[in-house]
Amino acid sequence: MVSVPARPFPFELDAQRCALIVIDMQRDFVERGGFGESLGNDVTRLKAIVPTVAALIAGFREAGLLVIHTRECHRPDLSDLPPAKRNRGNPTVRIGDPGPMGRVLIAGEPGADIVPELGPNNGEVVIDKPGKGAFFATDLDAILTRRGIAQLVFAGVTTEVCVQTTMREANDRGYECLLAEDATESYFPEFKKAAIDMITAQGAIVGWATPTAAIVEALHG
Ligand code: C5J
Repeated sequence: MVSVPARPFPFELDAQRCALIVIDMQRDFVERGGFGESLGNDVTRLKAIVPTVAALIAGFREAGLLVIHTRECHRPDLSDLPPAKRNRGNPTVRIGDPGPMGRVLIAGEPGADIVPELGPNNGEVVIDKPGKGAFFATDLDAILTRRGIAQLVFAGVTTEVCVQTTMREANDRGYECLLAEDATESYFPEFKKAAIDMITAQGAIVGWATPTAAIVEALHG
């Protein structure tokens, strides 16, 4: 066990039972010219965390620990896309429509890919998820259980949507959750702050938060 300085109190990291989950660092959310930007979002905040996420991934790889990547995407026939999700907000471009980087959030389309700087290595797990949470309608829990994972470090986007949802799902399933607070981002800085405050409130009711450097140092310690 290594004690990692964190909010609201130190996180006791058990490296042998710990995995990294990188949530939805996909071109359509992160890159200029993608779906996120076409909705009017400023993606520069999300793009800016790519080097920090890369450093976190490198730390896990160097320590020989499991790295899991997720992608929010749907089947080409949209059979796993509830109409309530497709129609939400009545946007001009909906999930499954032709977008700036192929069909929006459809598996196999360029926009659904993870940004090249963070692409999975051979042997790393990639979870395609139809929901915001990575446990919903996926085999993530089975994969983690089989590998004896009890602690999860989180990075990715967006903090208050898919990252927070997955942390809550994981927390309810008994995983201890640590958020790399500078390796996650939101289009809305106030939502990022609020999400981290909610996660760490009431004695880590959902989990802990700490900078990437503290996690990498603990992995190498
Ligand atoms: C994610 C979203 N990944 N905001 N999706 O957070 O729709």
